[in-house]
Amino acid sequence: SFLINVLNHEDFKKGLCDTGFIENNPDLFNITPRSNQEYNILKYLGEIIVNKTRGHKPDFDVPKVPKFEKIDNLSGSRQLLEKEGPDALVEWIKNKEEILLTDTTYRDAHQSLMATRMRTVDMEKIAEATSHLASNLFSLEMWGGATFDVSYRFLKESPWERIERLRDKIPNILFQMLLRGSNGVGYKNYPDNVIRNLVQEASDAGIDVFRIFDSLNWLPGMEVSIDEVVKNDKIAEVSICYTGDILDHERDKFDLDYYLDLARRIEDMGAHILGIKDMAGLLKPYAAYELIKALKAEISIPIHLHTHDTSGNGVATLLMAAEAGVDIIDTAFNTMAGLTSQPPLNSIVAALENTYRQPDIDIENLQKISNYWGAVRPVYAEFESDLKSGTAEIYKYEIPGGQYSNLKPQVESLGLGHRFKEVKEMYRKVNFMLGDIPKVTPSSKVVGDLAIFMVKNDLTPDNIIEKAKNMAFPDSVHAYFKGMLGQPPGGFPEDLQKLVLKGEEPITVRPGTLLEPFDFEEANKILKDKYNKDATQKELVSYSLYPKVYQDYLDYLDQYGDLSYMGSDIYFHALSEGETSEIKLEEGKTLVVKLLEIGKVNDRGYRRLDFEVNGFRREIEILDEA
Ligand code: 3PY
Ligand code: ZN
Repeated sequence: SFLINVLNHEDFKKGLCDTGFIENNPDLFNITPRSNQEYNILKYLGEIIVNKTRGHKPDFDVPKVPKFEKIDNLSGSRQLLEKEGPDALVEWIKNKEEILLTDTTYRDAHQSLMATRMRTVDMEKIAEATSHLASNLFSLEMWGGATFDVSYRFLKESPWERIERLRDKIPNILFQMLLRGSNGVGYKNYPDNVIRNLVQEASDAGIDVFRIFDSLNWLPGMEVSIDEVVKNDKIAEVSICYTGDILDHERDKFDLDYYLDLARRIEDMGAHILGIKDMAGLLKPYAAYELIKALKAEISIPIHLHTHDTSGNGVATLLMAAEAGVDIIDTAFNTMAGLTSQPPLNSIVAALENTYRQPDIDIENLQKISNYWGAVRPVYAEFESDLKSGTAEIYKYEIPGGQYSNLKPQVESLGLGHRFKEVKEMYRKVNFMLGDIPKVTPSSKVVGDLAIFMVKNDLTPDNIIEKAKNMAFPDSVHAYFKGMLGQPPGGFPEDLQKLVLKGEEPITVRPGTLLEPFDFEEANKILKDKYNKDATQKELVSYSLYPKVYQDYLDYLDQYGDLSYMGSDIYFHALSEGETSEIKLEEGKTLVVKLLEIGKVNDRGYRRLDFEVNGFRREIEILDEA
């Protein structure tokens, strides 16, 4: 209003005062954002402020990056692989008496605890400290699984860039990814050339260890992936998905012999490492001992154990496995561990101190990294489940970690929140209805989708054959019975298969042998026409896996620009009224933004937001959706 008084003053209008300052600073009058980029950022923040937080951002501690003495030529497990190749790395693992550790914080821990929402910036800030303070970790699981899809779909950031940005800061520790065999990093079988390209490009970006699994433990589903990983001179960690309970002699479908037989065949397929993928945390401590002991006697490649702490028994399982001679175990930094995530890294290291399996890693340093993650986590609170304690119920339901924490919101979103317990019970029943199968992405999705479908339509295992005669089943269930996820152990129950396929013939061969190769050239043309630039090979792989999600991402970039450098507190919660924050746009470019005022809703339903950007007043209008 002071400015308006000046402008309205008669002397000012007549030019009877010195207006040099004002003339030299035309920006004073321009309250529309200065550039597209600036406008996009304010619009992005404005939408959160008006429609999510109302200008009340929670208080967050700034995550503290620990100090470390910088070493120029860091050398670790990665240099061994690069210089001497996979076989030398395998020998090195086998010759270690100490246990080797993988940290899953960058992948499974946040996939299981916070719906895969961890952003690259939060990983990047602690990356260099991790490379120095935890340099003796065997590997960092940091890619694959759901991270590829969620990066594009929800975080609007490039998963490829994540590998490259982290690789840049962590040259010395092996990077590991989770590859769902022929399902790639998706939920369905892809043509062989898509899987091969995915593996090539991931290798090129910096992935060293590929944990490959098939959701039905059907070995043909992993052939192409294994072949391509080996061709790229990377480590093929071929996995068995663990289900059931080898100690339960009543349930003998998945007994010790089943696993020993699979392991032998996996070794014969050329695996460098055997992965035991206990996705739901069903491997009980004494079973772990028995399984690992027997496997060590059966095969000669190293064994890497992955489990989830859903039951609260995770540490016991890992320690029993350590005692039985397991070579490598998956853990997550304590502040990102437990519950549906992995067992806690810091605690495991402490537990093994002064034993023959003590890892060569400094526990004080690990604490500093864990503290960092402890401060990052609250920013993501909205994505966490309300699970407060471990639950022995998981042994009954056999639901994988990531799915367990997501199932409730999924069921709620369908309006079935009040029937959640029923859905869990149905999940268990569906498993047995399907003949008892390993449940992990995507077979776990089939079981979950069918369970929800049955609860919604009041179907039971007893009445389904009659009652669902004319019902169309969910796509995932149809694809499963068609054989498009491969063949389950023990085959399909025929009556259900007929019910779902309604006369269609199922396949029994590897789906990849029937799928047309993906046309990468055609994809390039489509993208070029639409976005007017040549796509990289990596971008084409993204398009081949998730055409719609990838294009939505590109459209989003057009609208808002790349926000992947913005701090996560701002990204998710924007600014409080009166708050000033530095917003990083790219390397070396920041905006200082202050939220001055949130205006009242006008007659068109919009609110005016007043900001100060790098010292200049800016305003924008945002539609209030309330
Ligand atoms: C995934 O496939 O993403 C998993 O984590 C399975 O356990
Ligand atoms: Zn897992």
